[in-house]
Amino acid sequence: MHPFPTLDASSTPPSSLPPLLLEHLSLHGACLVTNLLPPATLRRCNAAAELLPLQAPEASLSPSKRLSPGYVESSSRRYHLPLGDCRLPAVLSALSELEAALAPLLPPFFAGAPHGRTQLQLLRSEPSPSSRAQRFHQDNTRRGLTFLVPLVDVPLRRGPTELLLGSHELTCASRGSAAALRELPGSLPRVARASDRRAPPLRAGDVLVYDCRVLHRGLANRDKVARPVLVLRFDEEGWGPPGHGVLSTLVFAGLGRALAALRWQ
Ligand SMILES: O=C(O)CCC(=O)C(=O)O
Repeated sequence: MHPFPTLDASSTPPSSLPPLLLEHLSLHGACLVTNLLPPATLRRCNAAAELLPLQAPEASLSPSKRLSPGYVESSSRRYHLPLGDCRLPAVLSALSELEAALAPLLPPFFAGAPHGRTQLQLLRSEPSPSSRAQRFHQDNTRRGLTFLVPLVDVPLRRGPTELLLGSHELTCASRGSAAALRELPGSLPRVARASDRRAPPLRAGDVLVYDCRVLHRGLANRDKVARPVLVLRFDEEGWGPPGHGVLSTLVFAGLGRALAALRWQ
């Protein structure tokens, strides 16, 4: 089995990192950049996450600590808190430090096309026997960039992100359900032959970067502690997510399951 595409930011010259990342993204659709975040930035992001309203659905917790408004539960025990409107100074300054660390990685990918951040969220998956993996999905039908920033180590039992490497080639310039579905007959045979199913364990300080067309899903958290991650997404102007409608979402979820069944880690 090939190693998961990885770049170590601590041993790669800063000027080489963006072009090397671009190579991995073009070839595989994803890359793990280890040791990217300075420890102080990681500490500030963790401190900021502590300030955010706690979701804690357990009935035994005081009412102030139960599911806070603003959180969305996307699958069992997986909670998303959008941060785009957050005005807490400590959160804003931690996030701007984080964006500064990611900023050099964007220009080579978008190659001059105007782009912007389309999503910023804290995602907590709670440890629980009822925690479930997400459905496989693309974040957008159109090429864009997703950064997943773990605030704690994420070994397999804590539910890292599972990706089908190579599946970014399923869709190209399409937008919308119908266009994405029309592209499949041309792209699917090649992707089915070449795709590779992987769920790399993550360390706090690493950043998982993927082309948002890669089929992926967060796995279940079967550990004893929560898995908080920050998710930042960037898209070309005028091509915001998700690109998919109900029908294509279901088709791509099924496709993800089928492709995953063909590949074992
Ligand atoms: O939780 C993860 O690892 C992936 C999250 C994700 O893909 C999403 O929320 O769209």
